[in-house]
Amino acid sequence: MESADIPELRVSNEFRNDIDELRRRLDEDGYLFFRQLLDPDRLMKLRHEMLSVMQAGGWLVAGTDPMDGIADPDTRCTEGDLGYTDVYHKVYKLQSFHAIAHSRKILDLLEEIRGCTMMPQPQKVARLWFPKFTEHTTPTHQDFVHFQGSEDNLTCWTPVGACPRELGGLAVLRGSHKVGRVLQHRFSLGAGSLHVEPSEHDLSDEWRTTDYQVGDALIFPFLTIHKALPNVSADRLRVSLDNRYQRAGDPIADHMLMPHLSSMSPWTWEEVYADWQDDAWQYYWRAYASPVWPKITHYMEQAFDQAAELARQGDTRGRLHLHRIATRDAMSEQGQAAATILAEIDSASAGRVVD
Ligand SMILES: O=C(O)CCC(=O)C(=O)O
Ligand SMILES: [Fe+2]
Repeated sequence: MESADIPELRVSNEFRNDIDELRRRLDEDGYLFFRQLLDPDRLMKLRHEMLSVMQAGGWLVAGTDPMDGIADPDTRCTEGDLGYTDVYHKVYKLQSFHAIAHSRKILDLLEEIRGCTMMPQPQKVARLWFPKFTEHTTPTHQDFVHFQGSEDNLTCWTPVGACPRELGGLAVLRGSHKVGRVLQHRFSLGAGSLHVEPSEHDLSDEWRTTDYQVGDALIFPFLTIHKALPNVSADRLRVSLDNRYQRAGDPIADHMLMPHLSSMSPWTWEEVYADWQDDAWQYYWRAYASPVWPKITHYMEQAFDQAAELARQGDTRGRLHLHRIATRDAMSEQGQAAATILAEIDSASAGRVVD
């Protein structure tokens, strides 16, 4: 289905103070959607800060207004590329980017819905998605495979600036959380590298999305199936946040206590906090007694094995995935395995030419 044909998300603003109805909708649809739940002015200020960093990093066409987010196609990159992490880390250092996840507007709502204190997970996420780089679009998935902890955890996705359909906002598969379990995911080149095929699980085709306005918030639990739409705009970056919330005291996977993408390029909270004006929201999670669980690694290990298999069959997506891992994590076990597989493939094909 083309993005333009996907039906609208159900808007819940008129029920903001009717918690029973909001819970009923969350149970029924597997998401809640609010127009301008978050302060648009605050988000536009954040947009300016984030895009100014991207401009300084060379991602925007020189001389353009950062607010327009006009990407320089020569600098295209995505999660998993070292060039992405360089600029992403600088964006990630912005105090305002972290602070927004603690906005009372969102916390009050989630606490009323869950009926308890909710903790924003330390690992905040921004997506900085280049136009016309559509093979890297976030594939169809459930958040549990990436973020783990409790299946009841809630993701809040919000665009930083308007995000009409062609910019590639989020789409959710209505009611898909009712599958009640984590489904089998496979390798995909898109962000997160994991993809689930709804048609293999007897799920409906009821995708929902919208032309997002600044301040809009889409909230869904960790089992709801969702994906990003491709950014098919002529030249605009899509900028969005996806932050996650859990019951205070619920278990948390260890990697969620680290800055996002620190597994790809190691870095620490000390580095993130280096330029902050004060210590508000630094290490705040230490006040909550959340047991820490080791990350379940088999989802990503399976993706790696599938990418290796595809690469051996000559598939360029599998090859690109291995190449990225080998380049960015040369010293890690997986980085070395990726380099070895690529070398084996290359020597086998060189052998074939000689034969
Ligand atoms: O924004 C994206 O491309 C992916 C976001 C996502 O998957 C999420 O918010 O859970
Ligand atoms: Fe997700």
